[in-house]
Amino acid sequence: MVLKRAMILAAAGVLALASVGSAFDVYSDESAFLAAAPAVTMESFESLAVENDYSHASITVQDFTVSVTGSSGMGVYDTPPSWDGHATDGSNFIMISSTPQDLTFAMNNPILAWGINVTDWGDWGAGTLTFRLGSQIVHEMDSTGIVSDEEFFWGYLGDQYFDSITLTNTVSGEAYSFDEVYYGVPEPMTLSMLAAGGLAALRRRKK
Ligand SMILES: [Ca+2]
Ligand SMILES: [Ca+2]
Ligand SMILES: [Ca+2]
Repeated sequence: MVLKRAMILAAAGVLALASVGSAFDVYSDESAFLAAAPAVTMESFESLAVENDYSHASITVQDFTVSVTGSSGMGVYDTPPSWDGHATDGSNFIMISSTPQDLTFAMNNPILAWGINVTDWGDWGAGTLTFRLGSQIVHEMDSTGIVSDEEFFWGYLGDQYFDSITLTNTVSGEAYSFDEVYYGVPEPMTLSMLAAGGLAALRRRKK
C-alpha cells in the first residue's frame, strides 16, 4: 500500500515531498483515531501486579517496554493517589512521579499507529508535554487551562514505520497517569491516505 501510494505520488510529480517527510495525522479524539486505525491492539495493564507505588524505572508488557528517565519512577496502580490519576479502562493504570522526565515506549515491532490516554497531566504548573517519534516532534501540549484529573487522548497514524515514542514533561512536581495504549499496523490504510492517493490520481487524469 505504501509502495502503491509512492507510485501514485511519483506519477503526480510529488515524489520529493514523499521522500523528505512522512505523511501523518495526529488525533485528539479516540473514536476518530480508532475509526482510522481499526486493527490496532490495546494494552490496558490489567494483567500486571498492582503495587500502588513508584518503584519502577521501566515496565515491560507483551509488545513494548516503557521506561522513564532520571530520578522519576512509575508503577502499576489501581487506587488513585491524592493528587489524582485514574484508569480509563478496567482498574489498572500506570502512574509516573513528579520530576521533569522523558517517558519512552520502545516497541518490539515497527508500527504505523500509536495512541495513549493520559490523565492528570498539566494541573500542577506551567509547562509542556511533547510527543516525539525518535527526534521528530509531532505534537506539543501546553498546560494552560488544564484542570486536575483531566483526561486527554493523543494518537498518531503515519505512513513511515517507527518503533519508539517519547513523551517529554517539563513541569516540576507534575505527576500523571496513562492507560489504554494503542499500537499496530492498521489495514486498510487511513481514509486520508486513500484521499491523498485519489486526489493525485484525479490530478493525473486532468493532464
Ligand atoms: Ca487499564
Ligand atoms: Ca498531575
Ligand atoms: Ca491532580
